[in-house]
Amino acid sequence: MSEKVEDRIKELEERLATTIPNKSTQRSINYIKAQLAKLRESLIQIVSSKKGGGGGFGIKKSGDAQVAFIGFPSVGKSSLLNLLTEGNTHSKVAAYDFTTTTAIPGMMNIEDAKIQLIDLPGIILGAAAGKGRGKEVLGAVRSAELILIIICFREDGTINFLDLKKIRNELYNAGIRLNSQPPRIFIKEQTRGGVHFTSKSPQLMDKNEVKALLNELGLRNAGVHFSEPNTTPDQLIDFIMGNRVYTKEFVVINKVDLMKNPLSPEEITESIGHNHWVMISAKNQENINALRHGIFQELNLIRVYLKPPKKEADMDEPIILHKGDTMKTLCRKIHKRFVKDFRFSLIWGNSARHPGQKIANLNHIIEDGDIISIYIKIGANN
Ligand SMILES: Nc1nc2c(ncn2[C@@H]2O[C@H](COP(=O)(O)OP(=O)(O)OP(=O)(O)O)[C@@H](O)[C@H]2O)c(=O)[nH]1
Ligand SMILES: [Mg+2]
Repeated sequence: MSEKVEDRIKELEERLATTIPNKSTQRSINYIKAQLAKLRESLIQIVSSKKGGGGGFGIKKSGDAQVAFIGFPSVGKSSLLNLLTEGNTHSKVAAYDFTTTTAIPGMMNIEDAKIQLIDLPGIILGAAAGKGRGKEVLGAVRSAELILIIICFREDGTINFLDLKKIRNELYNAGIRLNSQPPRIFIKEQTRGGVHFTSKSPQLMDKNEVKALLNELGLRNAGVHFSEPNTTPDQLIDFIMGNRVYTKEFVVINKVDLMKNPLSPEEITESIGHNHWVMISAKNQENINALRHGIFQELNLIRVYLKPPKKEADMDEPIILHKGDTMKTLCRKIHKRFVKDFRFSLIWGNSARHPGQKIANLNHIIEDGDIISIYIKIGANN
């Protein structure tokens, strides 16, 4: 990103930070946000492209899910990778910053699932503006299913929760939206007639504000509908700009061995803003199992056991899916032919009303622990 653009972004960010939000300033706040979104667009495009990002360092996806590590230098990311992969991976650990200079993948086995962990170089402030190896790091983070944000206790025994805020901010600037769902907005561009805004629920923005924001982002004629109440200007900007990813964060607080004054779980939850966190010591190997299970839970994985028709089920090697996945997802995972030639399935387990229930619906939602026989068209079995 050129320095000029960076300066302009800084200037707008400062204006945003110093403008007190109220009814009369809302329009100019929205205007600044729209300008910022436009300026950051080029960066997000680089981060999400193959060159700058798209897996960041060109790491090939493998395993049942991908988890990326992000944090400032020397918080213990590489120490953690080595621990979680139980010696199968070696990422260099050292007491100086920027030890890790590229992405190091490793595989963690947990509950029959194989989870690809990606250790990354430490980021610095301004990573999203392309500082350090920021573009690649953020690119790798964008394509992960879960983001492990790692912070740590400092030598003086205290913890700086502001670091978490700074990291979230870098992720935000790279188009990564944490712990939220894509907004439910519908926009249909038209050739004339101006902006028409509809919603059945109470909204924060009125018609004029919506219109101004759309115009600012280049949309002059369009029908706009908000399906959810209280859609924010940021959500509208995100929707129009596109190229956003919606991911979950899980916070790891490392180096608890340095902690001076114990913090209560409530205090930590309050500082983090949610209870998806774990406190560990990579050095003393403390709470590592809780972290492993935490990662597994956050990913919402389920296990499905295949039972070839008229044979015993394979209880050793389940197929790993996500909560909410359907029979179609399972079939696709086995072989795409199974979707095309699917006849019906027999299911034993939580998603069946009775053991061995026959289900001929590809949209059937599978549950953890289901044992499933799939029948495909004759002649397609071999
Ligand atoms: N006291 C303490 N030190 C730790 C712990 N975990 C890691 N360290 C130390 O912290 C330093 C940095 O560890 P790394 O694992 O290299 O940190 P990193 O986050 O990968 O660092 P970069 O690759 O430079 O971003 C090393 O000296 C580690 O021995 C811990 O739980 N407690
Ligand atoms: Mg490292």
